[in-house]
Amino acid sequence: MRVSILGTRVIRTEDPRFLTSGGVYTDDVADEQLAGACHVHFVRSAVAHARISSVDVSAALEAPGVVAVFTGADLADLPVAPPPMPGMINAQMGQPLLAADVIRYVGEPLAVVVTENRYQGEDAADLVDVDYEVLPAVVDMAGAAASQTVLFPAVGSNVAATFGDAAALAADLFDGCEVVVSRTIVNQRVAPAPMETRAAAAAWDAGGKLTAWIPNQGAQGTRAALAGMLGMDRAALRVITPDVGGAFGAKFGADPEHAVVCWVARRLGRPARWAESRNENLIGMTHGRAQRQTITIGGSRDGKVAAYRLEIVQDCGAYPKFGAFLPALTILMAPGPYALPRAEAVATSVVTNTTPVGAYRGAGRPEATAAVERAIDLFAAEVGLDPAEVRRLNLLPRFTEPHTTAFGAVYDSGDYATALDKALLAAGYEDLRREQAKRRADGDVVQLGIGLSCYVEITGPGAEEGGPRENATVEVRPDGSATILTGTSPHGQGHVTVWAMLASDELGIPVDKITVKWGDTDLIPEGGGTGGSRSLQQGGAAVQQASRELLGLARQRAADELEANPADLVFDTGSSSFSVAGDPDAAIPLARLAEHERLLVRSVFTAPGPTFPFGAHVAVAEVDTETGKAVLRRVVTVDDAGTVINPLLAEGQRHGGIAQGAAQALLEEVVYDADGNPLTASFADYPFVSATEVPSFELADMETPTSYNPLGAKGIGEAGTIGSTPAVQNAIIDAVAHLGVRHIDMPASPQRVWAALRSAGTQENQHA
Ligand code: MCN
Repeated sequence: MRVSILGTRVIRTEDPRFLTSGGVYTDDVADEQLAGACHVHFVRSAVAHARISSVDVSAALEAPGVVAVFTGADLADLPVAPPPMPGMINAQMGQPLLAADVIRYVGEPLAVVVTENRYQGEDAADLVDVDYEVLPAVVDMAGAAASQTVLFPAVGSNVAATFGDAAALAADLFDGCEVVVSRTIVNQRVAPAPMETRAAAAAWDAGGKLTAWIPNQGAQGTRAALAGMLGMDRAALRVITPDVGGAFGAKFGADPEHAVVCWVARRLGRPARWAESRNENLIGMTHGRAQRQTITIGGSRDGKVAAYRLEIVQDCGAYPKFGAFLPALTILMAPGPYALPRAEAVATSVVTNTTPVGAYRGAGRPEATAAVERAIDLFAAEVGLDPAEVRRLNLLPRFTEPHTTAFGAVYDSGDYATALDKALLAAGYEDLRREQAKRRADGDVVQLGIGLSCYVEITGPGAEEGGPRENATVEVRPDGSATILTGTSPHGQGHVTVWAMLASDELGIPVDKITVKWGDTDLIPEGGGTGGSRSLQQGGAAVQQASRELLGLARQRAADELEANPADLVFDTGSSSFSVAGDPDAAIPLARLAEHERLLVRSVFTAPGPTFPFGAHVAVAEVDTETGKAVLRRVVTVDDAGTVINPLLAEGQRHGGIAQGAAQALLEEVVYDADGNPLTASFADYPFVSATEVPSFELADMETPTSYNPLGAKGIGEAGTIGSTPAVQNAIIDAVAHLGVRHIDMPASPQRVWAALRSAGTQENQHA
């Protein structure tokens, strides 16, 4: 018997290839597979809202290397892309693949130039002459619902969806509260900005079958979305996922551009390819967050919260995509880890003349945590108690049986106060408060802030009837190797390593002899992909389940070979072989059982429901009170994702998540001017986080297993992002709280912090 490999720091088996020969991304797909491919270049709108009077492509057609130019009118045979959430989001607000009549955001694709070489497309696109009849633009989500300017006149308003009944909010929710604080805050729009931008390559065979290479988070979901946009049968479409250079929620499904590339390849009868520039990515790929939240919190002077209300306006951008649905997740998680006696939340999703909003790491849950964590701090400041104390007073007590919240979420297991205590201990909270008091007393120019955040989030939510599920196929080969097919779709998370660990632990086959395959719909037609931090708890659990079932099949075969009773056989993972109990000489290796007939099992793991990881973050920031510059000094976190299978990978996920979350609090923001022109369309203007803006993170351990899968694992992929943003924001505000500042919207740019200091103590900062 050997000891289990689970829970150990196995180094990523993916990395030698990435570090030596390099990955093969969509743009690297070999020319042999795409012989004679043409290049697609999108012509994008330069204005935010306009009627298209005419598109003159004649000059572009004459340009060197131009094969064809197509406009929206050419695609009239295709269906309008349906919104992704039928029933919930206004079905009349679908995005055409290429805008033909009305432009609704800067960067909306309205034509394509197809050329022999890529560089020719850029030049020729400049020659496409678009005549716009410019319309007033709706940019600010706050006024969108009541605006006279509507993006979709047939709908009659800019409201895409509502959640809860704003008219039915309880008039007496805060009755009896000694203290009530209310504030409107902004959870600003950010750009996912993956290292690899969007791309596609498409080729049709003589039989009418399409193969599309697309960087995505799940080939099967991408195939379904593409088939819908192209109005074709899924069976005639094969999606292949090359290496993916980051996705962060924004590469789920498919975008209109992907479908247009496939359409061009069919129309021209030759393969087509597309890779977008960074500028196109920053205005064309869906953005994240983009909520305006009004938080109201009330309770007694002893720090007990009695009531909480969250009112959300969600900016969907020009077309309602997943962004329109984000408030549903925000509302589900609105009370966070707290026992709030009375709570209500409502939301309105509105369209504006900006880039569509979609999922971005955390997708709806960071917004919930940010709201309630700011509310708790505002309340603590008002009653004059330590924010750690107010949190401790209001956290749900530890529970091991599922707990149903007022919003219908069923938290599987939780121990929130312990997470907070561990984080405070690891941070040295009392010492930090002492240092802060000293700096305040001394009137130092650089003040210290300590920010807290407690969170619980949802991972692995799935709409499938019977529970969220995933499939895995495990095959053992006669040479002692094994292959795993998975419906998940790693793009940085390390599934190759962990799925191999899970199979190795059952089958006794070394990790380096196990191959993991994903992302080819011909090979793996079903799968839920990777998102919502679902992969380990569902896809990993499926690998373990399939491995166990494979052992069951093998046991039967071994019993036949050894002429023994299956029940008398023992499997030794150390030697990967069966032997007869009490007769070690009568043994047969697992691999030998694959010699005459394939030894293969496909299994579907179904979970009873999603899981609810939780944790607590402590951030320490310094703020220069003369310049407004905020510097993040420390981030200490407890992120409990149940049983951890590979601490190295789980910690890597926490690091990446914390950095992205801190970046939202510190620097990142997509900005538009009043006419809807994007002002952050390059990395010169969009401040992308780098190692220089964040300290080395301090991670404390905590594992509260879930009973929802045999691994005991919850998700970790988004936790860092969810916990860190409010902790960092709270730290910056805390640094200047004694000067009368109660709130600073994100990101905490020097300008914004400085302005808050200037207006500190005034009516404006106290009760905006
Ligand atoms: N893990 C573990 N023990 C646990 C939980 C997870 O060892 N208890 C390991 C898993 O085996 C896996 C990794 O941690 O190797 C993440 O697992 P999981 O939490 O199941 O999340 P997913 O694999 O489903 O990843 C999705 C999540 C999401 S939703 C976004 S967005 C995100 C993220 O992962 N985007 C990423 N991390 C990213 N990392 C990179 N590099 N790039 C992205 O685009």
